Amino acid sequence: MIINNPILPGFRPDPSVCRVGDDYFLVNSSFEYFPGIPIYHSKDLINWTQIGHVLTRPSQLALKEGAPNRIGIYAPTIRYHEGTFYCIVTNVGGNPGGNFYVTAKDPFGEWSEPIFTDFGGIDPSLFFDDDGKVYYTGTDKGIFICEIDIKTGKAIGEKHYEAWGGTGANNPEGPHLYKINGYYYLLLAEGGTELCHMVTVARSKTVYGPYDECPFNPVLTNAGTRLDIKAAGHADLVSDVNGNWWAVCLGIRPSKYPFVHILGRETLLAPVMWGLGWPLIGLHGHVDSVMECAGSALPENDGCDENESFFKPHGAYIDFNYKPGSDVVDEFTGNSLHPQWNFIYDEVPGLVEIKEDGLHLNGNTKGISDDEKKAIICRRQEHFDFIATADLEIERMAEGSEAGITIYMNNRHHYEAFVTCRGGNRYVVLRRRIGSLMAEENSSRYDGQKISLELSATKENYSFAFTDEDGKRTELGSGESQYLSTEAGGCFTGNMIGLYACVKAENTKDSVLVKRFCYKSTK
Ligand code: 6LW
Repeated sequence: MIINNPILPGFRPDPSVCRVGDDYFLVNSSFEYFPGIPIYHSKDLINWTQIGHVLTRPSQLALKEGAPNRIGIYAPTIRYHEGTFYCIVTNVGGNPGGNFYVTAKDPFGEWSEPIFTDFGGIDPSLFFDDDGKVYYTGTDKGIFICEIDIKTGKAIGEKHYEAWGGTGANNPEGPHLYKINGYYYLLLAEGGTELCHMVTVARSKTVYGPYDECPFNPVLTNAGTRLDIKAAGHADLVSDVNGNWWAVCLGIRPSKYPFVHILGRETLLAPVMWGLGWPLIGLHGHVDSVMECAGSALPENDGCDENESFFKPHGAYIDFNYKPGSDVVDEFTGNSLHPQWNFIYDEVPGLVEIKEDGLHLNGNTKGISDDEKKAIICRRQEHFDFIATADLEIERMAEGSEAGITIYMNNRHHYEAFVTCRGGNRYVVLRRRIGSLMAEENSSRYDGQKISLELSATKENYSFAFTDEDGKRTELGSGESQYLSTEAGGCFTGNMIGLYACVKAENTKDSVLVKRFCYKSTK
């Protein structure tokens, strides 16, 4: 099998995966974006289709404004047990926040209301033991394991920190517990989610330990290698129908020297090679962009029912057949948004509406630089080289309003081309914001109602242009991508392409319609 990494490109960190028969389901962190926790389905671990989101209702996901790219949904874990899917996660800073899980019989449909647990910290995971007990693993002042009452989310007994706290590297986190051939394996992320990121493992015959540390730790790291993928870590293991094991993990694709990365942390796949009873991830403990591998069988069958395949793709979103990394044309014809799209913070009803004629952006007074709920939809940048166009029809626009296309890391780091009205005339403007610096770099008078705004990218630059009603294309300018990188001012997320509108005063009756959006990789 040939793996081309990332298997899920763009901001898709902290992957967790489970298998039921020959169906795989994978989830990622989503931070301040709503809906929360994108969920994907695959039959082969390589080709993934987004089937929706796990957290689709404000009652499941209440996000608090402030601290963009570092609040909200951190590191979900997905598990399947006796007919039910469990997705457990932390809402950092949420109201209510903390660790909770939701369940579903059908992962293509809606998930339950949240059940909050007794535990603080981040990176929760669940392990269903064969004696019917369920264990919670998490990270607060260290790594701990605790039995949990899976009906109520309540702790049973004490938290056990003594099980295994990692090899001593910084930020031990992301624990997952497995039982394989009679051993409990505790898999950790260590080293921090930067260039020294790694995966380590220990095992024990009893759930609370003592655990023996793998002599080959770290079992995965790209630290210090020449490989294009860096910062590989935060893995989850899954066995396939043939008993071969695989790991999903996160990694980054930085460019330049010193490194910067703009696409966020992406989802990777690597084979697991069993050696002396230890899971060694990737080739020689590294994950590469292209890997030809066979995967390694476990010494014995893992006990799953190999013939169980009852998930037929269906549901509100599946018609869109959205495969992350593919080109997308969206004419906003359905009755719900295509799953590529996200709001920043929970949805405010009425700000973004799909009607018969297309997508209406009904701006409020919150501009693109405000860290508040605003009329914006965002989708992930998945390629270094892409072109995105948004065809707008702006029938009415009041003084000081704006509507445009943005490349957005957060409210303090973004570049955009937008239509605005100043002194009774319309203009197309290019603006760049980098931290506390903000500049309008081009402004071009434009009197039409229809306009196509264009954002294109190379590894080094983002460029903007517009095409008028007569088909004439005008370049607006460009800006360096490095200033919209995680290193320059982001945190746990990656760049998003946004369509937005805002008004100067309440009750302004602007009419901003998006007829068509196109995203296409160009390399
Ligand atoms: C996540 C932690 C981490 O909770 O980054 O890579 C944090 N690891 O485990 C946010 O994604």
